[in-house]
Amino acid sequence: MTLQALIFDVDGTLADTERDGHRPAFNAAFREFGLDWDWDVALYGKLLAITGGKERMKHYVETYRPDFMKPDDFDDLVVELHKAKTRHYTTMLAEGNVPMRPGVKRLLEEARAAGIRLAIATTTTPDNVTALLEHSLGKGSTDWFEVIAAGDIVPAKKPAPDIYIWALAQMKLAPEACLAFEDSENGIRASRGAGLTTLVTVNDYTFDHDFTGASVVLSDLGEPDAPATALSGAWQGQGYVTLESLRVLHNP
Ligand code: XBP
Ligand code: MG
Repeated sequence: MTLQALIFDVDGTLADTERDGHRPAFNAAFREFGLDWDWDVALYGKLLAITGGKERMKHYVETYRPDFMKPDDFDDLVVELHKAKTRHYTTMLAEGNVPMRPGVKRLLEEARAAGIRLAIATTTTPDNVTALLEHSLGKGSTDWFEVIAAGDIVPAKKPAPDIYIWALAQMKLAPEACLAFEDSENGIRASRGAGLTTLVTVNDYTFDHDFTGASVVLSDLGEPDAPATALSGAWQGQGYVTLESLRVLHNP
């Protein structure tokens, strides 16, 4: 089937948001609420196994802080903590310190010019997506995406395929007409679960994940002057991902 749409994960795929973005934002929220919780780089890598910020905080308390005396309104506390975390995170994004990963902007512009439809499927909060796109990709860039499927819009977060299935339904497209971009094991389980051909670009937190089912695993999307490295899969492309190379990947 002809390639009609590209569907992108956000965290780790469009930008390296986790280590120096989400992580310090969680820690700032914990401090704001007088909690002695502190997530260092290594611990956060383990916590990333749980997608979704609220779910991640609950998992942390259950697994790492059995000493924590949960208040009766613990679920409300988590919601408030998460709101504070989102505020800290979007403020950081507004400072413009989280750039798009190599090749992302170039590929999006090429796809747009060719009339390929674009969408986002992520577990992150909608406000985070908007802030990242507007501040790191450019004003008005949220409009580049026909569908932004994000956060709690489906109850079951990745690795469940639901967020991709929801995005496909919104676009009235079959999975065979689309290609997904992911960076993590939870992400590819979700995209493959929805039947999508998937291109993976790894980062420091995910390079050793199991990417079974990926069509290709690359270091990044590459730029003409900074070629990407193929880590596994049948990559026929040049040093950087172009729309033509995606068409070949999608329909080998
Ligand atoms: C991203 C996530 C998110 C972010 C935090 O996973 O797991 O939870 O870390 O976002 P993926 P929120 O890239 O697979 O979508 O705090 O807004 O939930
Ligand atoms: Mg991701």
